[in-house]
Amino acid sequence: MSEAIAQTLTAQPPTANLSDKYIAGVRTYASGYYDPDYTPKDTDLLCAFRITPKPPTDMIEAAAAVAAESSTGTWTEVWSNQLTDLEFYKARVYDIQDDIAFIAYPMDLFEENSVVNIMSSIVGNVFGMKAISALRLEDMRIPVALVKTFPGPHVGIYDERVWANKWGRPLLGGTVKPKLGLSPKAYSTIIYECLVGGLDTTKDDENMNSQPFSRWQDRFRYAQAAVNEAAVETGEYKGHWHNVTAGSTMESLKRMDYVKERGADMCMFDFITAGFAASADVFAHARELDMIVHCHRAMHAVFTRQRDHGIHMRVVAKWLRLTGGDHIHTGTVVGKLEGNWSETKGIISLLRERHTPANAEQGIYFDQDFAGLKTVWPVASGGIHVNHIPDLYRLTGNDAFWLFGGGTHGHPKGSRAGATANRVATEAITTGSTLEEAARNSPELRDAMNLWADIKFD
Ligand code: RUB
Repeated sequence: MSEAIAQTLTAQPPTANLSDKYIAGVRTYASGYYDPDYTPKDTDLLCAFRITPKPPTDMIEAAAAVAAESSTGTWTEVWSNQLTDLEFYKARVYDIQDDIAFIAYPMDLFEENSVVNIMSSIVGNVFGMKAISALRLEDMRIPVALVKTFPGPHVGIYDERVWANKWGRPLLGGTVKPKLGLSPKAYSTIIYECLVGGLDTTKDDENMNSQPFSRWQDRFRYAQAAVNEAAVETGEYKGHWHNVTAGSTMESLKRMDYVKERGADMCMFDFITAGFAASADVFAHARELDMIVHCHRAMHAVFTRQRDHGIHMRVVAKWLRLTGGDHIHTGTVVGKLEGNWSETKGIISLLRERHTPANAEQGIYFDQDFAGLKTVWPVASGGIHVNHIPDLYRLTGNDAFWLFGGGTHGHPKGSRAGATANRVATEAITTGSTLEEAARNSPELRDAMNLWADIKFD
């Protein structure tokens, strides 16, 4: 044992004298964490929480409990509060408007470049407190100084258009269906049909990883060969979003290397089921390999769907942009899955703008400056078909990815015709024409329009 270590072990630990200012006991959270006179600083991280207090707790006390427990506080006064500068470190409820509480957190409560750390504080223990019946994180303003510590997307919207050399319309993809059960060879046939038919890309579904019927090496190899053949045949940039999600991050990174070696520059990742730490590793590796990462949000509705409890999708979308995904599913509104028009529009702006102002109609509570981070493709997917394209275009404009799974393979003449119908319809709507006009010269589009004429998900 070295002399220095021996000395440390035999030294007496420091002892504490309680100061006169310390008064033990339980006090209201509001006495320490409700501060309506506080003016938030530019460097504060701000949150808007929708709170349903549990009676007899009132709104002020419930909000203060959230501020306390998500920052420095606990249920009782502790003597060791004297050992730090709580006035500097604690969060504060600075405003309450109806059921929304606004809380300011000093930036130093958070580690740089870590959504995981933000989550552990702000959407951690507080969601289970007895003082509240329900709690929803509606929005979060991340201060610019903290934004600057994140990498953001590696490729984003503009650079992907440059890679693909495709402009002036949304990019199109198709999720292979049936999503599970196909052999890699059969799978690659479907990919080829879609790409030759007119889709720009195809995609694995969220739960296609490496099951016994389709091990990842085989599927990636066949799928990428189909992509390469389709690119040669059409003379266009084509791709497949290979799902590299796995049971461990190391395994995902290995799968990325493999698919890159076979010529792919695209992969996909289930960023919520895998988690933000795994996602950060995957995005960093994508940067090294020069790959684009499409992010599927499987599991999000577990905590985004309820109006009074959970985390709003707009917050998840911001976190993903900071961490560095290139695409994220934002919903379609018109398709098979739940979504609200103005809120989805708001999420799309959070992905595509440099700076987003507060917008009450879209549910955006704070201005957000993205400090030069690249933009993220909003992805519309889930129950969409050609007849939805005019509405989708109103929702997303050009800079979006539209994915048609059933809306490609369910075509009466198969995937190739379905892909053609989607491409013709997209080109028509984005050049100011109509589906009816385009269908005059496209039997594929006509068939698709007729087949799904009455299919709505209202
Ligand atoms: C697409 C599909 C996707 C979901 C994801 O298949 O099932 O995984 O759309 O949903 P199809 P979201 O086109 O046949 O409906 O994009 O809302 O997260």
